[in-house]
Amino acid sequence: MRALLPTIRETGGSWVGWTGQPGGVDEDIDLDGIALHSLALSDEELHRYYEGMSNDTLWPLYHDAIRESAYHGDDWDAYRLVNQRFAERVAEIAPEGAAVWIHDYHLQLVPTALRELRDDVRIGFFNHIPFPPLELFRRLPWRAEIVEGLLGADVIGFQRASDATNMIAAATDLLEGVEPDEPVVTDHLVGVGYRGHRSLVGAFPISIDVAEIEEPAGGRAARRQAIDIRARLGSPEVILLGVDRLDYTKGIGPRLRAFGQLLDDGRLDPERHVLVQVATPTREGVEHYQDERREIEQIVGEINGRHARLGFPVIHYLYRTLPLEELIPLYRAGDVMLVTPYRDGMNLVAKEYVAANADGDGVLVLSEFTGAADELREALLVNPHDPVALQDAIAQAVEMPRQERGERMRAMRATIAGSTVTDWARSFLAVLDTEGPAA
Ligand code: ADQ
Repeated sequence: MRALLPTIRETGGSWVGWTGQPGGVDEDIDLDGIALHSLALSDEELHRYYEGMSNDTLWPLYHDAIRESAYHGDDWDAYRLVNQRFAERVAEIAPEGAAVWIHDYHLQLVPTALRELRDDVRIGFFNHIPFPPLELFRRLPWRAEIVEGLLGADVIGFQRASDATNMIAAATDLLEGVEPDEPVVTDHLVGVGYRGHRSLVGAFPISIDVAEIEEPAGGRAARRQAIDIRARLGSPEVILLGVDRLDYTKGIGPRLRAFGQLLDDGRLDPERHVLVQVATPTREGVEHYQDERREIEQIVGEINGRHARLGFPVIHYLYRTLPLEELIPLYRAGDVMLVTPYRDGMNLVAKEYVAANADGDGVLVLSEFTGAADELREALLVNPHDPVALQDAIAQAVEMPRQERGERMRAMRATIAGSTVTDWARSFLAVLDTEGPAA
Protein backbone atom coordinates (compact mmCIF):
# COMPACT_ATOMS: atom_id res chain seq x y z
CA MET A 1 0.00 0.00 0.00
CA ARG A 2 3.03 2.21 0.57
CA ALA A 3 3.44 2.04 -3.20
CA LEU A 4 0.14 3.87 -3.68
CA LEU A 5 1.22 6.96 -1.75
CA PRO A 6 2.85 8.70 -4.75
CA THR A 7 -0.35 8.23 -6.77
CA ILE A 8 -2.47 9.65 -3.93
CA ARG A 9 -0.14 12.61 -3.64
CA GLU A 10 -0.18 13.16 -7.41
CA THR A 11 -3.98 13.10 -7.61
CA GLY A 12 -4.50 15.13 -4.42
CA GLY A 13 -6.44 12.26 -2.92
CA SER A 14 -7.00 11.19 0.65
CA TRP A 15 -6.86 7.85 2.45
CA VAL A 16 -9.44 6.13 4.62
CA GLY A 17 -8.25 3.14 6.63
CA TRP A 18 -7.77 1.34 9.91
CA THR A 19 -4.73 2.41 11.93
CA GLY A 20 -3.52 -1.14 12.56
CA GLN A 21 -4.00 -0.79 16.34
CA PRO A 22 -7.20 -1.66 18.22
CA GLY A 23 -9.06 1.06 20.10
CA GLY A 24 -8.75 4.81 19.76
CA VAL A 25 -11.12 7.12 17.95
CA ASP A 26 -11.66 8.12 14.32
CA GLU A 27 -9.17 10.83 13.44
CA ASP A 28 -8.09 13.03 10.56
CA ILE A 29 -4.31 13.24 10.25
CA ASP A 30 -2.03 15.02 7.81
CA LEU A 31 0.84 12.80 6.67
CA ASP A 32 3.31 14.63 4.44
CA GLY A 33 0.49 16.44 2.70
CA ILE A 34 -1.80 13.39 2.43
CA ALA A 35 -5.04 13.50 4.41
CA LEU A 36 -5.45 10.28 6.38
CA HIS A 37 -8.91 9.56 7.77
CA SER A 38 -8.51 6.76 10.26
CA LEU A 39 -11.30 4.48 11.33
CA ALA A 40 -11.03 3.02 14.83
CA LEU A 41 -11.79 -0.67 15.42
CA SER A 42 -12.56 -2.01 18.90
CA ASP A 43 -10.96 -5.22 20.22
CA GLU A 44 -14.24 -7.01 19.55
CA GLU A 45 -14.39 -5.72 15.96
CA LEU A 46 -10.79 -6.65 15.42
CA HIS A 47 -11.51 -10.15 16.64
CA ARG A 48 -14.74 -10.69 14.67
CA TYR A 49 -14.35 -8.53 11.57
CA TYR A 50 -10.60 -8.77 10.93
CA GLU A 51 -9.32 -12.01 12.47
CA GLY A 52 -12.67 -13.76 12.13
CA MET A 53 -14.65 -13.00 8.97
CA SER A 54 -11.76 -11.56 6.91
CA ASN A 55 -8.92 -13.86 7.86
CA ASP A 56 -10.53 -17.02 9.17
CA THR A 57 -13.46 -17.21 6.73
CA LEU A 58 -12.74 -15.36 3.51
CA TRP A 59 -8.94 -15.76 3.34
CA PRO A 60 -8.86 -19.58 3.40
CA LEU A 61 -11.96 -19.89 1.19
CA TYR A 62 -10.51 -17.53 -1.41
CA HIS A 63 -7.24 -19.51 -1.42
CA ASP A 64 -8.60 -22.82 -2.67
CA ALA A 65 -10.02 -23.62 0.80
CA ILE A 66 -6.72 -25.19 1.76
CA ARG A 67 -7.72 -24.68 5.39
CA GLU A 68 -11.20 -25.05 6.79
CA SER A 69 -13.05 -21.72 6.96
CA ALA A 70 -14.96 -20.76 10.09
CA TYR A 71 -18.53 -19.59 9.44
CA HIS A 72 -19.85 -17.56 12.38
CA GLY A 73 -22.89 -15.32 12.15
CA ASP A 74 -21.40 -12.92 14.73
CA ASP A 75 -18.30 -12.45 12.58
CA TRP A 76 -20.47 -11.75 9.55
CA ASP A 77 -22.49 -9.17 11.50
CA ALA A 78 -19.25 -7.42 12.51
CA TYR A 79 -18.07 -7.51 8.87
CA ARG A 80 -21.31 -5.90 7.68
CA LEU A 81 -21.15 -3.20 10.37
CA VAL A 82 -17.50 -2.33 9.78
CA ASN A 83 -18.06 -2.21 6.00
CA GLN A 84 -21.01 0.11 6.59
CA ARG A 85 -18.85 2.37 8.78
CA PHE A 86 -16.18 2.53 6.08
CA ALA A 87 -18.83 3.47 3.52
CA GLU A 88 -20.17 6.20 5.82
CA ARG A 89 -16.73 7.60 6.52
CA VAL A 90 -15.92 7.75 2.80
CA ALA A 91 -19.31 9.30 2.06
CA GLU A 92 -18.54 12.04 4.61
CA ILE A 93 -15.18 13.03 3.22
CA ALA A 94 -15.32 12.35 -0.55
CA PRO A 95 -15.64 15.52 -2.64
CA GLU A 96 -18.43 15.79 -5.21
CA GLY A 97 -17.79 13.45 -8.15
CA ALA A 98 -14.67 11.94 -6.52
CA ALA A 99 -13.08 8.68 -7.63
CA VAL A 100 -13.09 6.25 -4.68
CA TRP A 101 -10.83 3.22 -4.87
CA ILE A 102 -11.63 0.44 -2.39
CA HIS A 103 -9.01 -2.24 -1.70
CA ASP A 104 -9.35 -5.87 -0.84
CA TYR A 105 -11.51 -8.63 0.54
CA HIS A 106 -12.05 -6.94 3.91
CA LEU A 107 -14.26 -4.33 2.23
CA GLN A 108 -16.38 -6.17 -0.32
CA LEU A 109 -19.65 -4.66 0.88
CA VAL A 110 -18.42 -1.07 0.70
CA PRO A 111 -19.09 -0.47 -3.04
CA THR A 112 -22.87 -0.97 -2.80
CA ALA A 113 -23.12 0.59 0.66
CA LEU A 114 -21.33 3.68 -0.64
CA ARG A 115 -23.39 3.85 -3.83
CA GLU A 116 -26.53 3.98 -1.66
CA LEU A 117 -25.12 6.96 0.24
CA ARG A 118 -23.50 8.83 -2.62
CA ASP A 119 -24.59 8.33 -6.22
CA ASP A 120 -22.27 11.06 -7.53
CA VAL A 121 -18.93 9.28 -6.87
CA ARG A 122 -17.14 6.82 -9.13
CA ILE A 123 -16.38 3.61 -7.28
CA GLY A 124 -13.51 1.24 -8.03
CA PHE A 125 -12.77 -2.00 -6.19
CA PHE A 126 -9.58 -4.07 -6.41
CA ASN A 127 -9.18 -7.51 -4.87
CA HIS A 128 -5.54 -8.31 -4.05
CA ILE A 129 -6.27 -11.98 -3.46
CA PRO A 130 -7.85 -14.57 -5.78
CA PHE A 131 -11.59 -14.89 -6.27
CA PRO A 132 -12.53 -18.55 -5.83
CA PRO A 133 -14.34 -20.72 -8.35
CA LEU A 134 -18.12 -20.90 -7.90
CA GLU A 135 -18.06 -24.42 -6.42
CA LEU A 136 -15.97 -23.12 -3.49
CA PHE A 137 -17.59 -19.70 -3.23
CA ARG A 138 -21.01 -21.34 -2.84
CA ARG A 139 -19.94 -22.62 0.58
CA LEU A 140 -20.09 -19.10 1.98
CA PRO A 141 -23.39 -18.58 3.81
CA TRP A 142 -23.34 -14.88 2.79
CA ARG A 143 -22.30 -15.47 -0.84
CA ALA A 144 -25.12 -13.49 -2.46
CA GLU A 145 -24.57 -10.48 -0.18
CA ILE A 146 -20.88 -10.41 -1.07
CA VAL A 147 -21.34 -10.37 -4.85
CA GLU A 148 -24.15 -7.87 -4.47
CA GLY A 149 -21.79 -5.70 -2.40
CA LEU A 150 -19.16 -5.80 -5.13
CA LEU A 151 -21.55 -4.98 -7.96
CA GLY A 152 -22.04 -1.47 -6.58
CA ALA A 153 -18.60 -0.64 -8.01
CA ASP A 154 -18.15 0.87 -11.48
CA VAL A 155 -14.88 -1.00 -11.99
CA ILE A 156 -14.05 -4.30 -10.26
CA GLY A 157 -10.43 -5.36 -10.70
CA PHE A 158 -8.67 -8.64 -10.00
CA GLN A 159 -5.11 -9.89 -10.37
CA ARG A 160 -5.86 -12.56 -12.98
CA ALA A 161 -8.44 -12.94 -15.72
CA SER A 162 -9.53 -16.23 -14.07
CA ASP A 163 -10.48 -14.33 -10.88
CA ALA A 164 -12.68 -11.97 -12.89
CA THR A 165 -14.30 -14.93 -14.65
CA ASN A 166 -14.96 -16.60 -11.29
CA MET A 167 -16.57 -13.49 -9.84
CA ILE A 168 -18.82 -13.01 -12.88
CA ALA A 169 -19.84 -16.67 -12.74
CA ALA A 170 -20.69 -16.34 -9.03
CA ALA A 171 -22.72 -13.16 -9.53
CA THR A 172 -24.62 -14.64 -12.47
CA ASP A 173 -25.42 -17.82 -10.56
CA LEU A 174 -26.29 -16.31 -7.19
CA LEU A 175 -28.23 -13.16 -8.05
CA GLU A 176 -31.37 -12.75 -10.13
CA GLY A 177 -30.99 -10.42 -13.08
CA VAL A 178 -27.21 -10.23 -13.48
CA GLU A 179 -26.36 -9.84 -17.14
CA PRO A 180 -22.79 -9.98 -18.43
CA ASP A 181 -22.31 -8.31 -21.84
CA GLU A 182 -22.40 -10.65 -24.81
CA PRO A 183 -20.18 -10.60 -26.74
CA VAL A 184 -17.31 -9.19 -24.67
CA VAL A 185 -16.36 -5.81 -26.12
CA THR A 186 -12.95 -4.94 -24.73
CA ASP A 187 -9.89 -7.15 -24.54
CA HIS A 188 -9.76 -7.53 -20.78
CA LEU A 189 -12.92 -6.03 -19.33
CA VAL A 190 -16.44 -7.41 -19.23
CA GLY A 191 -19.50 -5.27 -18.56
CA VAL A 192 -21.93 -6.73 -16.00
CA GLY A 193 -25.37 -5.19 -15.55
CA TYR A 194 -27.37 -5.52 -12.32
CA ARG A 195 -30.36 -3.47 -11.14
CA GLY A 196 -29.86 -0.71 -13.66
CA HIS A 197 -26.13 -0.30 -12.93
CA ARG A 198 -23.24 -1.60 -15.00
CA SER A 199 -19.84 -2.63 -13.61
CA LEU A 200 -16.73 -3.29 -15.67
CA VAL A 201 -14.95 -6.39 -14.40
CA GLY A 202 -11.43 -7.41 -15.40
CA ALA A 203 -7.80 -8.15 -14.64
CA PHE A 204 -5.30 -5.49 -13.53
CA PRO A 205 -2.18 -7.44 -12.47
CA ILE A 206 -0.35 -5.49 -9.78
CA SER A 207 3.38 -4.76 -9.92
CA ILE A 208 6.08 -3.33 -7.67
CA ASP A 209 7.99 -0.07 -7.51
CA VAL A 210 10.76 -1.47 -9.74
CA ALA A 211 13.17 1.46 -9.28
CA GLU A 212 12.89 1.30 -5.48
CA ILE A 213 14.44 -2.19 -5.62
CA GLU A 214 16.50 -2.11 -8.80
CA GLU A 215 18.51 1.02 -8.05
CA PRO A 216 19.87 0.08 -4.61
CA ALA A 217 20.26 -3.56 -5.71
CA GLY A 218 22.52 -2.51 -8.56
CA GLY A 219 24.77 -0.46 -6.26
CA ARG A 220 28.09 -1.32 -4.69
CA ALA A 221 26.79 -1.35 -1.14
CA ALA A 222 24.25 -4.09 -1.90
CA ARG A 223 26.90 -6.11 -3.73
CA ARG A 224 29.26 -5.89 -0.76
CA GLN A 225 26.50 -6.86 1.64
CA ALA A 226 25.58 -9.83 -0.57
CA ILE A 227 29.21 -11.03 -0.51
CA ASP A 228 29.22 -10.62 3.25
CA ILE A 229 26.00 -12.64 3.60
CA ARG A 230 27.55 -15.52 1.61
CA ALA A 231 30.65 -15.49 3.80
CA ARG A 232 28.55 -15.53 6.97
CA LEU A 233 26.63 -18.54 5.67
CA GLY A 234 29.91 -20.47 5.32
CA SER A 235 30.58 -19.58 1.66
CA PRO A 236 28.17 -22.10 0.12
CA GLU A 237 28.10 -22.52 -3.66
CA VAL A 238 24.35 -22.00 -3.81
CA ILE A 239 22.11 -19.96 -1.53
CA LEU A 240 18.45 -20.89 -1.81
CA LEU A 241 16.06 -18.26 -0.49
CA GLY A 242 12.45 -18.04 0.71
CA VAL A 243 10.81 -14.76 1.81
CA ASP A 244 7.17 -14.88 2.83
CA ARG A 245 4.61 -13.86 5.37
CA LEU A 246 4.30 -16.94 7.55
CA ASP A 247 1.01 -17.89 5.92
CA TYR A 248 -0.23 -21.42 5.22
CA THR A 249 -1.04 -20.35 1.65
CA LYS A 250 2.64 -19.72 0.90
CA GLY A 251 3.64 -23.39 0.82
CA ILE A 252 6.67 -22.93 3.08
CA GLY A 253 6.37 -26.42 4.61
CA PRO A 254 6.37 -28.39 1.32
CA ARG A 255 9.27 -26.24 0.08
CA LEU A 256 11.39 -27.00 3.16
CA ARG A 257 10.47 -30.68 3.00
CA ALA A 258 11.51 -30.84 -0.67
CA PHE A 259 14.86 -29.28 0.26
CA GLY A 260 15.25 -31.78 3.13
CA GLN A 261 14.45 -34.72 0.85
CA LEU A 262 17.07 -33.57 -1.67
CA LEU A 263 19.63 -33.51 1.15
CA ASP A 264 18.48 -36.93 2.41
CA ASP A 265 18.88 -38.36 -1.09
CA GLY A 266 22.31 -36.80 -1.60
CA ARG A 267 21.09 -34.70 -4.54
CA LEU A 268 22.06 -31.60 -2.52
CA ASP A 269 25.04 -31.30 -0.22
CA PRO A 270 24.87 -29.39 3.10
CA GLU A 271 28.40 -28.11 2.56
CA ARG A 272 27.50 -26.58 -0.80
CA HIS A 273 23.80 -25.75 -0.55
CA VAL A 274 22.08 -23.74 2.18
CA LEU A 275 18.60 -22.35 2.44
CA VAL A 276 17.63 -19.04 4.05
CA GLN A 277 13.97 -18.74 4.98
CA VAL A 278 12.72 -15.36 6.18
CA ALA A 279 9.18 -15.49 7.51
CA THR A 280 7.25 -12.40 8.56
CA PRO A 281 5.02 -12.77 11.61
CA THR A 282 1.40 -12.35 10.54
CA ARG A 283 -2.13 -12.82 11.95
CA GLU A 284 -0.74 -14.40 15.09
CA GLY A 285 -4.17 -14.25 16.74
CA VAL A 286 -5.62 -16.80 14.27
CA GLU A 287 -5.18 -20.46 15.22
CA HIS A 288 -4.32 -21.75 11.72
CA TYR A 289 -1.32 -19.37 11.78
CA GLN A 290 -0.13 -20.59 15.18
CA ASP A 291 -0.34 -24.19 13.88
CA GLU A 292 1.52 -23.24 10.72
CA ARG A 293 4.33 -21.60 12.67
CA ARG A 294 4.73 -24.65 14.92
CA GLU A 295 4.87 -26.91 11.88
CA ILE A 296 7.45 -24.81 10.01
CA GLU A 297 9.68 -24.54 13.05
CA GLN A 298 9.47 -28.27 13.61
CA ILE A 299 10.47 -29.00 10.00
CA VAL A 300 13.41 -26.56 10.24
CA GLY A 301 14.54 -28.28 13.44
CA GLU A 302 14.26 -31.76 11.95
CA ILE A 303 16.21 -30.90 8.79
CA ASN A 304 18.91 -29.03 10.67
CA GLY A 305 19.07 -31.90 13.14
CA ARG A 306 19.83 -34.30 10.32
CA HIS A 307 22.10 -32.18 8.11
CA ALA A 308 23.67 -29.22 9.97
CA ARG A 309 27.34 -29.26 10.88
CA LEU A 310 28.61 -27.55 14.04
CA GLY A 311 28.35 -23.83 13.45
CA PHE A 312 26.69 -24.33 10.03
CA PRO A 313 22.93 -24.83 9.93
CA VAL A 314 21.68 -25.93 6.54
CA ILE A 315 18.47 -23.90 6.95
CA HIS A 316 18.81 -20.38 8.34
CA TYR A 317 15.38 -19.43 9.59
CA LEU A 318 14.43 -15.88 10.60
CA TYR A 319 10.97 -15.24 12.03
CA ARG A 320 10.83 -11.49 11.57
CA THR A 321 10.14 -8.65 9.18
CA LEU A 322 13.26 -7.25 7.55
CA PRO A 323 13.59 -3.65 6.40
CA LEU A 324 13.99 -3.20 2.64
CA GLU A 325 17.71 -2.30 3.10
CA GLU A 326 18.30 -5.81 4.44
CA LEU A 327 15.93 -7.58 2.08
CA ILE A 328 17.60 -6.23 -1.06
CA PRO A 329 21.11 -7.63 -0.36
CA LEU A 330 19.48 -10.92 0.58
CA TYR A 331 17.69 -11.01 -2.77
CA ARG A 332 21.04 -10.26 -4.42
CA ALA A 333 22.78 -13.02 -2.49
CA GLY A 334 20.08 -15.60 -3.26
CA ASP A 335 21.07 -17.81 -6.20
CA VAL A 336 17.74 -19.63 -6.26
CA MET A 337 14.54 -17.94 -5.10
CA LEU A 338 11.78 -20.29 -3.98
CA VAL A 339 8.27 -18.86 -4.35
CA THR A 340 5.96 -21.83 -3.98
CA PRO A 341 2.50 -20.80 -2.69
CA TYR A 342 -0.44 -23.14 -3.02
CA ARG A 343 -2.34 -20.10 -4.22
CA ASP A 344 -1.45 -16.40 -4.36
CA GLY A 345 -3.22 -13.42 -5.91
CA MET A 346 0.01 -12.13 -7.44
CA ASN A 347 3.11 -12.58 -5.19
CA LEU A 348 5.29 -9.51 -5.13
CA VAL A 349 8.33 -11.33 -3.72
CA ALA A 350 8.81 -13.03 -7.11
CA LYS A 351 8.86 -9.66 -8.86
CA GLU A 352 11.10 -8.07 -6.21
CA TYR A 353 13.65 -10.85 -6.62
CA VAL A 354 13.73 -10.31 -10.39
CA ALA A 355 14.08 -6.54 -9.94
CA ALA A 356 16.94 -7.05 -7.47
CA ASN A 357 18.80 -9.43 -9.75
CA ALA A 358 21.20 -6.84 -11.07
CA ASP A 359 23.73 -9.39 -12.34
CA GLY A 360 20.98 -11.35 -14.10
CA ASP A 361 22.20 -14.64 -12.73
CA GLY A 362 19.54 -15.88 -10.30
CA VAL A 363 16.91 -18.58 -10.83
CA LEU A 364 13.28 -18.19 -9.83
CA VAL A 365 11.28 -21.29 -8.91
CA LEU A 366 7.66 -20.17 -9.06
CA SER A 367 4.37 -21.85 -8.23
CA GLU A 368 2.03 -22.01 -11.19
CA PHE A 369 -0.80 -21.04 -8.79
CA THR A 370 0.42 -17.45 -8.37
CA GLY A 371 -0.72 -14.47 -10.41
CA ALA A 372 2.96 -13.80 -11.12
CA ALA A 373 3.14 -17.07 -13.07
CA ASP A 374 0.94 -15.50 -15.77
CA GLU A 375 3.67 -12.95 -16.43
CA LEU A 376 6.99 -14.50 -15.40
CA ARG A 377 6.83 -17.35 -17.90
CA GLU A 378 10.60 -17.93 -17.88
CA ALA A 379 10.63 -18.91 -14.22
CA LEU A 380 10.81 -22.61 -13.40
CA LEU A 381 7.08 -23.11 -12.96
CA VAL A 382 6.10 -25.81 -10.51
CA ASN A 383 3.06 -27.44 -8.92
CA PRO A 384 3.67 -27.08 -5.16
CA HIS A 385 1.20 -29.88 -4.39
CA ASP A 386 3.53 -32.35 -6.09
CA PRO A 387 6.52 -33.13 -3.82
CA VAL A 388 8.51 -34.84 -6.59
CA ALA A 389 7.97 -31.92 -8.98
CA LEU A 390 9.12 -29.52 -6.24
CA GLN A 391 12.29 -31.53 -5.62
CA ASP A 392 13.02 -31.74 -9.34
CA ALA A 393 12.45 -28.00 -9.86
CA ILE A 394 14.81 -27.14 -6.98
CA ALA A 395 17.46 -29.54 -8.29
CA GLN A 396 17.07 -28.16 -11.82
CA ALA A 397 17.43 -24.59 -10.50
CA VAL A 398 20.57 -25.47 -8.57
CA GLU A 399 22.16 -27.14 -11.58
CA MET A 400 21.02 -24.71 -14.27
CA PRO A 401 23.86 -23.67 -16.62
CA ARG A 402 24.92 -20.05 -16.42
CA GLN A 403 23.80 -19.16 -19.93
CA GLU A 404 20.27 -20.45 -19.40
CA ARG A 405 20.04 -18.62 -16.07
CA GLY A 406 21.00 -15.37 -17.78
CA GLU A 407 18.55 -15.82 -20.64
CA ARG A 408 15.62 -16.58 -18.38
CA MET A 409 16.40 -13.75 -15.97
CA ARG A 410 16.86 -11.20 -18.76
CA ALA A 411 13.45 -12.07 -20.19
CA MET A 412 11.79 -11.73 -16.77
CA ARG A 413 13.54 -8.43 -16.10
CA ALA A 414 12.26 -7.08 -19.40
CA THR A 415 8.71 -8.12 -18.40
CA ILE A 416 8.71 -6.33 -15.05
CA ALA A 417 10.55 -3.26 -16.35
CA GLY A 418 7.56 -2.60 -18.61
CA SER A 419 5.08 -2.11 -15.80
CA THR A 420 5.52 -0.66 -12.34
CA VAL A 421 2.98 -0.22 -9.59
CA THR A 422 2.39 3.37 -10.69
CA ASP A 423 1.45 2.15 -14.19
CA TRP A 424 -0.89 -0.33 -12.54
CA ALA A 425 -2.61 2.38 -10.46
CA ARG A 426 -2.85 4.69 -13.46
CA SER A 427 -4.36 2.03 -15.69
CA PHE A 428 -7.03 1.22 -13.09
CA LEU A 429 -7.84 4.86 -12.40
CA ALA A 430 -7.97 5.63 -16.14
CA VAL A 431 -10.73 3.06 -16.60
CA LEU A 432 -12.52 4.35 -13.51
CA ASP A 433 -12.26 7.85 -14.92
CA THR A 434 -14.25 6.92 -17.99
CA GLU A 435 -16.91 4.97 -16.06
CA GLY A 436 -19.57 5.95 -13.58
CA PRO A 437 -21.89 8.84 -12.91
CA ALA A 438 -19.27 11.59 -13.00
CA ALA A 439 -17.92 10.57 -16.43
P1 ADQ B 1 0.94 -10.87 0.50
O1 ADQ B 1 0.18 -12.13 0.72
O2 ADQ B 1 1.44 -10.21 1.71
O3 ADQ B 1 0.11 -9.83 -0.38
P2 ADQ B 1 3.23 -10.67 -1.43
O4 ADQ B 1 2.63 -10.25 -2.72
O5 ADQ B 1 4.34 -11.64 -1.60
O6 ADQ B 1 2.18 -11.34 -0.46
O7 ADQ B 1 3.77 -9.40 -0.69
C1 ADQ B 1 4.52 -9.52 0.46
C2 ADQ B 1 5.31 -8.25 0.69
O8 ADQ B 1 5.85 -8.32 1.99
C3 ADQ B 1 6.48 -8.10 -0.28
O9 ADQ B 1 6.61 -6.76 -0.65
C4 ADQ B 1 7.68 -8.56 0.55
O10 ADQ B 1 8.88 -7.89 0.28
C5 ADQ B 1 7.26 -8.26 1.95
N1 ADQ B 1 7.81 -9.29 2.85
C6 ADQ B 1 7.55 -10.60 2.90
N2 ADQ B 1 8.28 -11.19 3.85
C7 ADQ B 1 9.04 -10.24 4.41
C8 ADQ B 1 10.00 -10.21 5.46
N3 ADQ B 1 10.32 -11.30 6.16
N4 ADQ B 1 10.56 -9.03 5.77
C9 ADQ B 1 10.20 -7.93 5.09
N5 ADQ B 1 9.34 -7.89 4.11
C10 ADQ B 1 8.74 -9.03 3.77
C11 ADQ B 1 -1.23 -9.75 -0.91
C12 ADQ B 1 -1.64 -10.93 -1.78
C13 ADQ B 1 -0.64 -11.14 -2.89
C14 ADQ B 1 -0.49 -9.85 -3.71
C15 ADQ B 1 -0.26 -8.64 -2.80
C16 ADQ B 1 -0.33 -7.34 -3.58
O11 ADQ B 1 -1.76 -12.11 -0.99
O12 ADQ B 1 -1.03 -12.20 -3.74
O13 ADQ B 1 0.62 -9.99 -4.58
O14 ADQ B 1 -1.23 -8.59 -1.78
O15 ADQ B 1 -1.50 -7.23 -4.32
